[in-house]
Amino acid sequence: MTTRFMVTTPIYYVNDRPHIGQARTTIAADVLARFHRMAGEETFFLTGTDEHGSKVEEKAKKLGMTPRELCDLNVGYFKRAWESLNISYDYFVRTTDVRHEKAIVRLLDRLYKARTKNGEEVIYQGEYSGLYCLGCEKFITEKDLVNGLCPDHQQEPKRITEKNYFFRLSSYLKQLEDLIRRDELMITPEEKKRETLGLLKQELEDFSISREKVSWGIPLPFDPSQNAYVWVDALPNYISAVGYGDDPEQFKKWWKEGKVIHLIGKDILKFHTIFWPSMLLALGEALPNQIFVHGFFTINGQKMSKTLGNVIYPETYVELYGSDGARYLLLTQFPFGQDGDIQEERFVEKYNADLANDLGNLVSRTLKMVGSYCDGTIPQASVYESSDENLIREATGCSDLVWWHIQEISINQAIDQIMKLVRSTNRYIENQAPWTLVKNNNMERLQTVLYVSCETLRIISALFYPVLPQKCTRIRELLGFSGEDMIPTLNEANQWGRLKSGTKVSIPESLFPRLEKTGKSAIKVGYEKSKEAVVEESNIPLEVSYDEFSKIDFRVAEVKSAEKVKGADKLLKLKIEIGTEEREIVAGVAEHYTPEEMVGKKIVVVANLQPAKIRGIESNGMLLAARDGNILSLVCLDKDVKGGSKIS
Ligand code: ME8
Repeated sequence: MTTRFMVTTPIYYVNDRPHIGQARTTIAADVLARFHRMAGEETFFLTGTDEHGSKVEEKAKKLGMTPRELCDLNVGYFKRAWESLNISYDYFVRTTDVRHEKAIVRLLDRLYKARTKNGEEVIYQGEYSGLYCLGCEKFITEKDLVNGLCPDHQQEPKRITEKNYFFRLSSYLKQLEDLIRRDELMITPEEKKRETLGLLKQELEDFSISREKVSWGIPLPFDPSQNAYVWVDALPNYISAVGYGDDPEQFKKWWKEGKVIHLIGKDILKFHTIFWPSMLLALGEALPNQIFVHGFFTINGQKMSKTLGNVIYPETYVELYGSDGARYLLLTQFPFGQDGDIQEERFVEKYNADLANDLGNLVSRTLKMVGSYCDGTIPQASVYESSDENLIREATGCSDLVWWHIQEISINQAIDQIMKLVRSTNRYIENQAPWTLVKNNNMERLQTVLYVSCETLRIISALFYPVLPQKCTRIRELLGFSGEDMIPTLNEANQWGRLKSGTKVSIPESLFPRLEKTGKSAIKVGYEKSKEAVVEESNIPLEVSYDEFSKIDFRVAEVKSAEKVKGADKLLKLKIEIGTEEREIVAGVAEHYTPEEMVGKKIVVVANLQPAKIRGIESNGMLLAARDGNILSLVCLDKDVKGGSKIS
């Protein structure tokens, strides 16, 4: 029987668009899902959004929208961000889905009817008064506050007293402790298991499962004057998505018989390691197998927060480093389980060192040599020498090590292992010096060396595929794969000799073009872009004063010439004329307009922006365009007006 593997991310709040904290967890889950699929396991990768509760309700009010409108808007951002990062989820759950809402009603009803071992009601009524932080969506204690503010959200909590229903947590703590100690509910890394056991030693109070004052939520079936507490609504997404309440077969297949791993950040440990399993025990349902709790990162030493203006959005990184580059950089800054700091200035260095130099160079030199020395076809190997055998051993042995690390959720060690193979292959090529073999007309040896290089590259393209899916697909295309063989398997990675000699290869473009340090940090770009993108892509009425608005200089510009930006699929470099002034701008329209279509167009640009370096090109302005899903349409004028005309 094949193993079934189910991996989940937290479902994210939709009071805002996704940032790189949420992106990192999601990329890590994607890497795990892709590896498990490659290992031939039946895999279910679940992500989604947490949409009810006061946080969303209040934000929507502030923006003059309904909660539903705000949810739909931001879910769009999440889905687009995950698409741009190539996240291969199997199911996207929304807590406002009718299916999920029905499952919650059923679950609450069952909890209400359930009794503990001592015959007590699992759910009982009481009164709760406490300090409530809207940012956390939870009650916090006086001693958690710093200068009267929630330390995580820098806001004053509200005192709330209300009639609530409570979950009898105390009845399940002993049983839970035993399960955790025996690793039947495995909590990793070890320190997070200890942290959970420490929490269980404290007097944990029963938690309230409902809210009287929050109107954006799911009404309790046994008392519709109250809505389900957002966490009680959110945690069961992990079962509603696999058929709890409406598809017993699917539910059995994944929740009961699959190996279920929740990936979460340390901020939501207690909810996942204590509240959620206790709810499942009360329901008599199976527990997840493992909860992996990863660390948090800061940005240049600071907490990422809107107030500090240092929130980074994933699309900024995708634009700067490409989809695979962004995935790689976000994963490799520091080990996944630990806390760490994201330092912007290390990004370009890391990208250039690992992706442009080590991997990019390996691909381009290997295939270019096959192109020039072997007529562009995979050569025939003859006798292997010990140097070949050493590399073959390392290459075919790599997948076992990588797979072992992946099962341990040591994603960074897995990546290090693959990078080690990349570097060994580069060293092998340097030592064997095919260019000298050509000079000496030693063609037999040359063919063997290039065959060994191509085969190792094939293995690398398989092992790196879960981390760099786009570029590895391209490497495999270049190596002459097509159809089903394009999708790598783990099995293939420990076999030698899969490439058939005589297969035509292609000469690569630069897979990872080298980047320059721009001096302009992504944090700044991200922040600016976010505001501008919000205005451009949505209806959120950001409040801008007339005074502020009048500072923006919109002008009509004529496109004189246009060309693609090398190595960037989305970008065009445009020469434009604003009246008599010539300028160059870089615009992300290449997927929607060809250079020829752009020439001669009169477009609208923001003319007084500070210059920005994009892919090493200075861009002096920004054009306006409307986006509707996948359609992008330039803002043009319906009467012919002179270039340079001011728009007011
Ligand atoms: O808590 N570093 O959603 P959320 C690393 N809706 N990871 C980070 C991070 C950082 N600085 N900031 C956020 C919620 N994350 C609930 C979850 S689940 C049933 C309900 C990641 O949008 C990390 O995975 O606040 C963290 O646990 C998650 O985003 C919190 O996302």
